[in-house]
Amino acid sequence: MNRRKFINLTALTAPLLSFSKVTESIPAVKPIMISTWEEGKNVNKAAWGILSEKGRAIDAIEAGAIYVEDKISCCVVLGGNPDRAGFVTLDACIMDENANCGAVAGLERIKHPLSVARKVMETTPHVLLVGDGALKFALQNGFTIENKELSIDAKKEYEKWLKKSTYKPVINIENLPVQVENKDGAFTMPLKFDDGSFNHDTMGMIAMDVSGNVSGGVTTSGMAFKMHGRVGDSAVIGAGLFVDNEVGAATSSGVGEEVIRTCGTHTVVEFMRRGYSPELACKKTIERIIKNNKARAKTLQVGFVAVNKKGAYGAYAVQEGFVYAVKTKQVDRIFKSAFFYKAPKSED
Ligand code: SD4
Repeated sequence: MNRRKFINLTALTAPLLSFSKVTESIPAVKPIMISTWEEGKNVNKAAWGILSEKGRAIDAIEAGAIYVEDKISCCVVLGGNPDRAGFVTLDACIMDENANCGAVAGLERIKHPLSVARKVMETTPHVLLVGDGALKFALQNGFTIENKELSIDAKKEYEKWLKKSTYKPVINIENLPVQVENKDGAFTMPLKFDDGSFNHDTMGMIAMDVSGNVSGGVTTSGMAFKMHGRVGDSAVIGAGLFVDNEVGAATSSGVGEEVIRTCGTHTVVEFMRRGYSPELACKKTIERIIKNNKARAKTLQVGFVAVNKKGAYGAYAVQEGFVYAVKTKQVDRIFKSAFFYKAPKSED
């Protein structure tokens, strides 16, 4: 083919190609809601009303967060484990389809940190507010200050921790305490509470609405018994959460430091931009974490879950045990993430 013919052909097919790209990017499964851990199933349910009524993905994210943040009686957000000085300090972030984002870190005594992050996004010229400044901002915006008592569960855990005072993040803390055998083989069963909620300290969420717009959010009390002042990935855009409305989104759970070191979710989204499937994009990023941590990889957990613009989703984790919940019109279930290291047998 000579050059002129090639140019003519390109001119003819270009509109077709760009048209087919547009149709391809319309997801078959939208709306879709994805949340981390077993508790994600309840979160998806809480957010689904908005998505099924053709609401915005960003509103679904906030609704999901409010649902978990309200459960301050057990393990979540304000009810979560404190830092080693005995304070529960919250990290949260949110990002919408226009790359608007907001975050808070080290926020204390506010029940809905993700809603504060949304206010940062929508009403300030900034992305991240921390500590006292974040608290003052929350109070100025009508959020009320909560009691500083630890939840009963957190108090028990903290008292136990004070006896040893060692910092060793627990792999899949969300899945404690028991390993059971079922027809799929060994599977870690989560701790389930009387109100039907499951153990977790971090909730990562991704939503795609009927318009195909993608948003995400994370809300957490962070790593139990972290140093006072420590901020994890859940407050860092590009680490615990990243959304690119042309490509998709990813969120993470696990040891936040490792996620920050790899700009984890941003890396996942960039791999998807290159054409990798969500699972493969998560896997490539996990491989970087493992490569950076040859000596320690077997003792840490990081999991990524991602969705692309076509509505395909997938996850990958360092260790077995990371799970995520998906809700669409057809699907409402928990998936086990693919992983690099199989969980050691209990006698190991
Ligand atoms: C953090 N990534 O603070 C959070 C903790 C977490 O499952 O995800 N735990 O580092």
